[in-house]
Order: sequence, then C-alpha cells, then structure tokens
Amino acid sequence: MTPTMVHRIGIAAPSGVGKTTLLASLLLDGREMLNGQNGRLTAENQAQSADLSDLINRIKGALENHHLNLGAINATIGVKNYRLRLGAGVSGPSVILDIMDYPGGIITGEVQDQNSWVRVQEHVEQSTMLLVPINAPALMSATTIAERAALSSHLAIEEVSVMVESWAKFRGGIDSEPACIMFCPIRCESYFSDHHNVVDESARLFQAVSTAYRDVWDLVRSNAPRAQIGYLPLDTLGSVSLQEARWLPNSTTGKLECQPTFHARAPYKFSPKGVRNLMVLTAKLLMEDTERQAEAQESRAGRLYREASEEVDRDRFVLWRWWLEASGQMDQMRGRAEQRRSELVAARSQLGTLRETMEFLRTHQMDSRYVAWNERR
Ligand SMILES: Nc1nc2c(ncn2[C@@H]2O[C@H](COP(=O)(O)OP(=O)(O)O)[C@@H](O)[C@H]2O)c(=O)[nH]1
Ligand SMILES: [Mg+2]
Repeated sequence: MTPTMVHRIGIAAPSGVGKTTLLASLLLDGREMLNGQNGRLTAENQAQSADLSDLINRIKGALENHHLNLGAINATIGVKNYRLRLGAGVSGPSVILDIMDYPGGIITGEVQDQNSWVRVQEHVEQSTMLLVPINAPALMSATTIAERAALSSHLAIEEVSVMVESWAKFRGGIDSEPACIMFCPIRCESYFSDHHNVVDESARLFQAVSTAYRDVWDLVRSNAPRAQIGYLPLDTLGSVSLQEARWLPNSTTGKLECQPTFHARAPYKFSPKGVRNLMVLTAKLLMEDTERQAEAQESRAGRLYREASEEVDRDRFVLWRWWLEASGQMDQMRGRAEQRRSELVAARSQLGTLRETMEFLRTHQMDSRYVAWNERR
C-alpha cells in the first residue's frame, strides 16, 4: 500500500478565541457532510477520538441545558497534533489532516515554553492552509478610546502577524505546493441575518476585519503572492446569541479585554455555521496536491514495475538463463516484478477512490459567507 498523505493545517490565534471549539466543529460538521457518502472523517487514534468526543459532548450538553458557562471547554494544556483521517470507505485510502492545537499563551508569552513555541512555528510553516481565527465580538464592540487602544493587544495582532509572515515566506518559497490562508471571525452568531437576527451587521464586520488586519493581509500578498486568501466568518457553536460584550480589566494582567456573554437559544443544538466551507476549501486544496502526489507515486510505481519486468524478460545466453532458473534467482526476479505490479495497482486504486471522496466535497456549494479576498477592499 502506498503511504498515507499528510496535509497540515495551522492555526494562528491567541487564547480564548475558539481554536479548540473550531476543531470540534470541523470534525462534527465534516462527519455530517459525509453522511451517506463513501467517505469518512475520524480521529486517527483512540485517545484523540475520545478527547474530541468529550469536547463535543460538553458543548452539546451545555447548549441543550442552556448552561452556557462556557468554561464547559477547558483551556488547552500543551501542544496537540489532532490528526483527522479523511478516508474513502471504511478501510480505504486516506489523507490525514494534521491540525495543531496549542494554548494561545505560547504565542503571546503567558506560557513560557521554548520547545512548544518552536513546534508551533514549524507546524505553521509546513501548513498548506493557515487559519486565522478572529475574536469578532471584541472587534465589533470596541468603541471607547481605551477599548480601541486595547484592541490590537487583545487580538494579538502583532503575534499573529509574526506567524503569518513566517508562513507566507515559507509558502512563497515553495512553488510546487498550494497555499491558502483564511481569515475567520469567530462567534459571529449575532452579526448575520442567516441567524434570524434583525440587523445584518456582516458588512460592518468585514470592514472591521479588513481595517484591523490590513497589514497582515499585506504580508501575505507580498511574501506569498500566489496564496489564496479568503474571508470566512464562522459560528462554531450556533444556537447562541450575544447578550453583552463588556470590556473589563483582566484580573491578573490588568489589561482591558472583551468579555462577552452569550445565551443559548432554540434549537439548543451544536450547529456550526460556515465551518463546512473549510472542508470544501480543504478538499479543493488537497485535490490539487493529492493528485500531484498520487500521480508521482503512481508513475514511480509504474517505472519500478517496468524495470522489474524488463529484468525478467531481458535477452540472455541460454546457459546463463538456465543457471538463473536453476539457482532460483529468476523466481526472485519474477517475485519482485509481481510485487511491483501490486504496488502499481494499489497506487492506481488510491488515486481513484480518493478522487471520489474529494470530488464530492470539492463540488459542494460554498455558502454566501465566504469571500475570496485576494484583491484589496
Ligand atoms: N458564541 C460563541 N462562542 C464560541 C464560539 N467558539 C468558541 N466559543 C467560546 O469561546 C471560548 C473559548 O473557546 P476555545 O475553543 O476554548 O478557545 P481557544 O483558547 O482558542 O482554544 C469558549 O468558551 C467557547 O465556548 C462560537 O463560535 N460562538
Ligand atoms: Mg484551546
């Protein structure tokens, strides 16, 4: 069997924005999308599967019981590589989506851990897709001069810029791989009319993001000009409304920060919105890259098979051929050719079945929340 392909997805955001919840919603929504299809999205190993199930249970429980002390989600401790397997069929070929989650304090300095910091940086550089989750309630609610002055620090814009810059420089230097960055405002339940809100504040949200993240956007354009840039506002929870977004001093640092409160509302279900687009975008990106890798594997397997068969069929003196047969070496050559042939068949089937699953995801409609953002606005 050909090796499984790995695609890395990086996340650049400080603590409390919603990285971990985003991961849970990606798994939940991705699985739902593949319902009834010949494809599966699962955690790669038992511990991670249990971890993510626990997270999903807690979120569901909190929403169903209208108990939104959202401390239901524990702050992330330590760096974790979540490996989600996107596969065809039950045991068919698959692609691993390797997403790194980490305590946001690693990038803002509250958590002092050099090794973890290096791991996070390396993962980000190697990611084909970089997600930049943005704290939408903070951005939308900063009105007083003091709040606006505290906003950049609260959003950790400088820290995020540093990560985006190193991603863009790295991606810009590799022409053969696709690159995509998504600016994702999170906790957007109260800004879109698709949630039965009376006021549609989506345009104001886009304007606020494009003003606050203009320099970050510029970094991508100048360092990775071919990268796809997108804007994708997300509700990773759904079924909640913003009650109030108050700016209060943090009890330990004293810095002003936005502390929003939400209340649960019907249908009281964990129902992410917009997250599906991430699966579609991932599939589009993977399709390009996977095809390239799988074709390379297939052509390598084909070449090895040809070489092995030529070795068997090559013209030889009769006596030499007789000796090869008698000593068993000819059988070994035939064995090698047979082995190469089965590798070729496996490589072809890998390409075929993966194409099916990816094609289904790729052709899914993006919803109206997604904005292609390669041009300045
Ligand atoms: N209203 C709302 N709250 C969210 C959303 N995503 C995350 N949260 C809440 O934001 C808080 C921080 O989320 P978490 O995923 O732990 O953030 P992380 O520190 O970046 O991993 C939690 O209380 C979540 O329940 C969302 O889409 N909407
Ligand atoms: Mg977390």
